Parts: sequence; structure tokens; C-alpha cells
Amino acid sequence: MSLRRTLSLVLALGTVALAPLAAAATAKPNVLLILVDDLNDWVGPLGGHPLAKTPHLDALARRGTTFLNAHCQAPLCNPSRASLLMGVRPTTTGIYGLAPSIRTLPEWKQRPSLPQYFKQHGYRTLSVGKIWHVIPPAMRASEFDQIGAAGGVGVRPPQKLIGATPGGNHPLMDWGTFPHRDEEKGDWKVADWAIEQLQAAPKDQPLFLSVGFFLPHVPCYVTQPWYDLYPDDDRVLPPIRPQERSTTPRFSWYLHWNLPEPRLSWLREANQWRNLARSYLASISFVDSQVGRVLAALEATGRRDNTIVVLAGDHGYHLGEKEISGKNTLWERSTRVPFLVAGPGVSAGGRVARPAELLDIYPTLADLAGLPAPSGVEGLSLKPQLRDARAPRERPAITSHNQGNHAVRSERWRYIRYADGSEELYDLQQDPHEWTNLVGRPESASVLAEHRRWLPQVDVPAAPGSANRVLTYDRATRQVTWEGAEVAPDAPIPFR
Ligand SMILES: [Ca+2]
Repeated sequence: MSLRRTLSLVLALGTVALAPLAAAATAKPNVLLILVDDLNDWVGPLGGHPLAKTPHLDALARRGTTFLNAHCQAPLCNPSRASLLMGVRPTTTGIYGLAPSIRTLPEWKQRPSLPQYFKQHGYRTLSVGKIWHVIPPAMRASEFDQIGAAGGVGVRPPQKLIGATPGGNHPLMDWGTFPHRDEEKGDWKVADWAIEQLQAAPKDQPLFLSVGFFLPHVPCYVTQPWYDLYPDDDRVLPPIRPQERSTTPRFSWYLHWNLPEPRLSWLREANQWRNLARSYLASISFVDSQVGRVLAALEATGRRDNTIVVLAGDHGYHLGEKEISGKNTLWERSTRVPFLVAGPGVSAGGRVARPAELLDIYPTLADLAGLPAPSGVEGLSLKPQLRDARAPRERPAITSHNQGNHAVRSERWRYIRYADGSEELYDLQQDPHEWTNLVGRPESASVLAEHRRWLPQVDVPAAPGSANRVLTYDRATRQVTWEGAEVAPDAPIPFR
């Protein structure tokens, strides 16, 4: 029951109804945490793409607060989600690659995750779709009270739609439309399960419901109506410039040295660039519709006014910018994520320009729900910014990708330092596409000094068992090693 309805009831019943008012005032709010896989800033509230159609995210932004300058702590599923759910930086845990699960590490095995922390405080915890990237099967039952459908791709075409792709013809590197129904998609089933839980859950126990959507992660398969929302012309493409990487250090290539995600050169040669951008946009609009279904169920079950909704992407995605598709970079397109919060205690229509980190979700939710401040988490509560979008925040957002490679994003600037000491600096106010690296200009000296001091002091090597997209650099020998194989300093950049 909402506080407003309770108040009306109190007024109607007179003085005898003081007890229900007190109960309502202390009742814990529900939490609905929606994570969307590989969702970059091409959503209405962030304005990252002029054609993006996301009416349900737009509506959520209107009734809540949008962080316009929010960034993941790692530009890859496993490390980003481990950081968000445990409340600690990848540079603290050494989780940088797609393996291992943070739960395989003795020091992080028992630490309460965000949902477990809420369970400790009386919540019933539910999860559907992809929330954790990977958890050992034996530990799954302890992460949530109840786990629903895994989600994922759902129905697939008989063979890849775009033909063979470089780098091993990975089955996930595919996109486009083919005859199928929306109801056959993994994300539809994820939304179905979440809706059923909202309808069935008893209201005498607060809920922590985590809903993980798969799209717009590749393969970006959509049904025809979603594809037809976007034009078959170059307006779907992001702005790029020739030779975008002429002033970026060679080390930037090592972060995504040899991957199945096609480079821009192949997308152009194969005439797939427009199709990828269009399919990605269409996937975003489809997933927006599934978010809308879950939010409608929240409202229909009378929970809207006592539920804190958080919606976030786990990291961004390049669609040709900086000559690549995919993630695994320290630039804006890879680190900037949608991050929206709505519900009790949150300003409607707030738009926060201060930096924010996905790391902040853990302490923020605890704060909003009135739980004791969790110990050992490295984020900050965003409650001040959720009350007043202009509330100050000194700390910038930090993204790390393997030991020694970090981006520092302040309100105006992006500073990057790679493990070999090479650097980049962009003025996002003047140069929103990060086309001009300002490192080396005399006038950059004070900005560089200001940003260097935020580089992580703790920067541990990759954890035991790390694999997949793991990059190491030996400072003594200057040896670069990508996924276990040494890279020669003059090796040609793969698939460029
Ligand atoms: Ca992801």
C-alpha cells in the first residue's frame, strides 16, 4: 500500500488508524534491479543516438533520475557485474576477464553480494536472466532465494544471417531479422517470469527482484517490426572520422587485440555496418518494450510507489567508433552506461551531470532502503544526487580493463593511462566523440595532474584462473601478453 493511500485510510478511519501509518512509514521498499547486457548510451534519456526509440526508458526517466555521466568499472560482462554485485573495483579483486567467477576466490566467497545483503535484512531475493556473468553451479542456490529462466538468445535462425566473420566465425557475431515471434525470445521469457513473480509474491515481505535482459548483446536478432522502426540508410550510423586512431597509442589496440567482434574495416567490406547499427538499435527498442512489460506489472500489482527501480547497462558498445565494434576499450562509447533510478525518495525528472559508477548501486540501494551502510564496499551512496541532481560529488568515475589500464572520467574530461605509461586526454565538452587526444599539449598539464591523482592506488594482477580477454604487461621487459600469447612490439594489428 502506498503512503498516500495509507494516509487517506488513516483520515477515513480517524485516530484508531495510527498504527498502520507507523507500519507503512517503516515498511521497507521493494527493489527492482534491471540489468541490460551490452546496452550503450543509445537510449532516449542519454541521447547517444538521435534515432533511438525507447519510450519505456523515457517514461522511467521522467518519473525518476537519470545519471548522464555514469560509467561501468570494467568494459566487459564478468568484471563489470562482479564489481556491481560485490561493490568492489576490479582492481581490488583481480577479476578482469570472462573467467573466473569471483566466487572461486577464497577472499570473496563469503562476502555478501548486493542481493544477499538485502536477504540478510529480511528481503526475499529473486533473479531471472543474466545478473551474474558466471557463478559456480554449487553456489547458485545461495545467491538468491529463487532463480527463474536463464534467458539468452532464444530462437535462432537455421544458420548465421551475415555469413562467416573474421576471428573464428564466432556464432554470437550475427545480427538482423528473420521470421520468428517476439514470444520465442529469451528476453520475453525473462519478462514473463518477472511478471509472474510480481503477481504471485506475497506483500508481507519486501522483494529484491533482479531482472537481466540479454539484448542488445550480439546476436542482435529482432523480428521485422522492430527492424522496421529504423531506416535502411546511413542515419543509423554513428559519426566517425577517418584515421580516428592516429593519435591514440598503440597500447589501446592491446585491450581488444584479437577478438571475434568485427573491426570497422570488415563491417564496411562486407556491407554489414549499417545492418549492425540498425539491428542493434532495433534490439534496444525490443528490450525497452520488455522493460515496459515488467514496469507495467509493477504498477498493476500496486507496487509502483513502494519499489525502488534501478535500470543499468553493464558496459557500452562500439558500432564502428574508433575502427571497431564491441567493448573492451576505455573510451566513452564503451564505459558510458544508462543508469536510471526511480521510486520513493528519488526526484522525478532529475538529470545528474556528476560522475557516477555502477559500483555506487550497492551502497545507494542500501541507503534508499534504510539498511545499515554495508561494510567493505568501495562505492558511494548517490542519495544526495537522487534528491537534488546538482548535489556535489568530488570523485570521478573510474573504469579499468586489466591491470594497469584505467580511465578517469570527471564532469568534463576523460583521462586514460595504459600499463606502458601511454596516455590520452579528451575534453568531452568540446570534443564529445573523443577525436582529439590532448596529451602532450602544454595547456593540458594541470588537467592531467588533476586526473592522474585519481588513478587506483590498489591495482592487483589478474586473479588465479583468469582467462578470456586477459592482457598482461611486464614493466621490466615491456612484454605484452594477450590471452597467454606474447605479442611482438611490431606485430601487425589483427584484422585492422
Ligand atoms: Ca555485457
